[in-house]
Amino acid sequence: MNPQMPLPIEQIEQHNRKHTDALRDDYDSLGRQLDRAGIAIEAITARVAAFDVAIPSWGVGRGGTRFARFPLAGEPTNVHEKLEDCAVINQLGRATPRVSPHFPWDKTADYVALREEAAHLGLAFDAVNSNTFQDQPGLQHSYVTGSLCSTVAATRAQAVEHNIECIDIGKQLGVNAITVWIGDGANFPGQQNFTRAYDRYLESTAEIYAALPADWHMMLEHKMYEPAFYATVIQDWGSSILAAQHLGPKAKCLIDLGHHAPNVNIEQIVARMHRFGKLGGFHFNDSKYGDDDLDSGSINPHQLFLVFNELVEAELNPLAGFDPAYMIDQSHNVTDPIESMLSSAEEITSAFAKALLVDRQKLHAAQDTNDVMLAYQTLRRAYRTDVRPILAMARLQKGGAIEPLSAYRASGWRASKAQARLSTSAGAGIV
Ligand code: AFD
Ligand code: MN
Ligand code: MN
Repeated sequence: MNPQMPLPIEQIEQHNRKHTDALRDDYDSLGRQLDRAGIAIEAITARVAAFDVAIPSWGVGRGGTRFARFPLAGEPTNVHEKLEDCAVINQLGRATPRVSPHFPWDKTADYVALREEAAHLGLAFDAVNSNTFQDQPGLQHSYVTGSLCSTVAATRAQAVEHNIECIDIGKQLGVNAITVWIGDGANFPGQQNFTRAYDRYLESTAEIYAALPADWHMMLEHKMYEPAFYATVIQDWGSSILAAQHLGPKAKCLIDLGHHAPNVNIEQIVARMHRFGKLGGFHFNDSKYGDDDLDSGSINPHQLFLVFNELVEAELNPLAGFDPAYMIDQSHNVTDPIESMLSSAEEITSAFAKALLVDRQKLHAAQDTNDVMLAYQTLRRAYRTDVRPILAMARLQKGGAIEPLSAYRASGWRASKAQARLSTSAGAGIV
């Protein structure tokens, strides 16, 4: 089937004609530079072209904070419009062909039809996300006491049931993973028995685990705090990996870059998780203070590079089933989400490309001989390389735009959607 991408192809071709000569020039120059280091640029471009990262369906709407949400004229109002915006991002950037849905936010009557609708737009679905951290209209039991860890048996059963329903939806959408993040925990010392709460988590997740089809896996997402500010049940990678080990081989851990204490060495966590075969996937974003959900690479692009450096190391030493799921998990409070997603996908891909440029032999030799400066400079050299021509060339080869942001602005997409779509409401709330 030939996908019907939302923007006219001639528009992108016209844009590319304007930029092709300059790109060729930059690409050839970078090619010569890499060649001197023994790296074939075409091999890197091929790896970059094969790289992709999923978009969360909730990330294409304007996000908000606890204080306010400022709606954007023309933002999507339902799952169908979200898919359209995801298709625009993928059409221009060609690095985001999959969409990760969130339930019940993306509930619809016919998931087989939704899958086809996505395919028509050149998209597929990725891991389903369950939501037991807020009450929905018509819900029988409130999550005010928590969900999978609640002391109320009926609430736990309802939360388990919802996750199993998500797996069922996921089967129809053609995906093979569920990501489980819960807000359970305590706001006061003494409120919750740490051990019993964790035991209830293990019992509830075991029921979900039992419902996983053979080729599925379940990703456990930890987060240090919020909404439980004193103690969160799955607060760190330790609690997460212990649970994943307890549950079995289909359970893995998911690392959201914003879900750690400031200054934590996340790349080292990546190495640890991989060592024990539990690295399930990532939620990319950036943060200054906490779970800020800022755009990937906007605050600490070096950390992103170091994370990918560990992932490229892991590739050299693959354990059975090493295939981490990459997704962007951000909240775009003051930008057009399409622009943020294009920029973030570029940052993430660029961190990957730079990690591919690291001279691994040299690095390992320097590590083994304790040549500290040489080891450090080996990473630096790769990190400092301007890989933008590689990314642009990969995009061009795949039919995307050489300069996605300017092509998007020239398309007038948002202004036209402001006419066609209903307006959304303000109000506070994290999405
Ligand atoms: C949370 C987690 C998780 C969840 C999302 C919902 O990062 O990925 O699905 O936000 O808004 O903080
Ligand atoms: Mn996340
Ligand atoms: Mn988060």
